[in-house]
Amino acid sequence: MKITNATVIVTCPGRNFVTLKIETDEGLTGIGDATLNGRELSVASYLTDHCIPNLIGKDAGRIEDIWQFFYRGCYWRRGPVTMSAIAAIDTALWDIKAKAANMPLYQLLGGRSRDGVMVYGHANGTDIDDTVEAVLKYKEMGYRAIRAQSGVPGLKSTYGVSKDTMFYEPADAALPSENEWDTVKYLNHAPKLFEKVRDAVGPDIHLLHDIHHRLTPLEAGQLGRSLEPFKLFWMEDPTPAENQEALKLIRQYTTTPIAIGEIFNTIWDCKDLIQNQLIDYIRTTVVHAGGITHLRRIADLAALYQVRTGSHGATDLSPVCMGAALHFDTWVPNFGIQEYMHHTEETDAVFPHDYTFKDGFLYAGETPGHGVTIDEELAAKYPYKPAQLPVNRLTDGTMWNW
Ligand code: GCO
Ligand code: MG
Repeated sequence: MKITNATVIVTCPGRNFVTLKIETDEGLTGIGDATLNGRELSVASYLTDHCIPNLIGKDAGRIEDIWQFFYRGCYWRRGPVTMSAIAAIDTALWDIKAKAANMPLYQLLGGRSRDGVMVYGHANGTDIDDTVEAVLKYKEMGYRAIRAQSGVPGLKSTYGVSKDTMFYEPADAALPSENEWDTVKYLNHAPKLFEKVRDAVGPDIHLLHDIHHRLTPLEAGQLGRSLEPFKLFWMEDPTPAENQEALKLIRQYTTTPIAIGEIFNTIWDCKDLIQNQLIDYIRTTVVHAGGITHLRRIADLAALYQVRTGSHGATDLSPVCMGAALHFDTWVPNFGIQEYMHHTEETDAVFPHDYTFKDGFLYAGETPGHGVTIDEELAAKYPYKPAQLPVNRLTDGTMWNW
């Protein structure tokens, strides 16, 4: 089966998404997500200018060889733009292979390891009471695992706290908006938040929290320790992900489980964290870490060390990524949890899909392929709109990690 054409579709049904569509001489087509939040057009150009001319005429069945061609062959390895482009190609080819086999993708990967995929949603509020209310709303919707984020008293705005708890959107303006940060205020606030939240939801709901790379290792150790009584499922991205040595220090202070990896692109970025058992969950995704082919390698390495998967799944990852991720999650033996935020109605209409949510679990569908398609006519009605992620400054104006 030869690849005859490939096109990049950029659409903005509420937010920007980049989708690669691959066509073959047998009439089968496949799609892959290539969305890199705030840098969408860079991946679109990488695909159009550099990848697509190389794809035409290749055998669509040679997924591994095509992956190696784009990873090894380009010489400039890794990085979010390159790896998102490779991920889109890889996902589209797995979609085609599964359609050719007339099977849902999880069957090709090795079949079911579980009935459903436990997901967590984001509950956030401007203060503790608001956050508790949002957490209870998620519990009522059937979620078994809930991420809680709250505004910090004395700070004008904080990451992860949006006006609308259902449709969280980090890229909120054409030029970056600015958040404010003060570590002392945050460290005083966080244990108070989780004391109230745990009290309200009871012991059986999994609670998660995202620190978004903002602390020093020592501060992260203090935070983890102060949250131990509330038994978190994980604390996420406690320190900037570049310095992996930091985790050794954090581990000496706290047994609160740690999840890292949403900004990693390859197995090389996380191999030391995994092999030194410095994390408990690896958050790499289909779209930013080289597709199904590469995510599988990361998960297999992680399994050797009892590290489980917890893939990133904010709304800036399109339903195409979510569909592929659910097939992966349905198969992967060392599954932990999947992040899942509902997309808007407009987004769901552009990307019809067969996955379903029930009682805190997502279920991959049985349609051959990964079960997500794109309505190109509708997509064309939503042209690209510039949007960037926010930045973060300390109260004295210093640029900080966001
Ligand atoms: C998460 C993430 C997101 C990212 C966003 C960036 O845990 O869901 O931290 O909120 O910041 O996906 O594009
Ligand atoms: Mg995060």
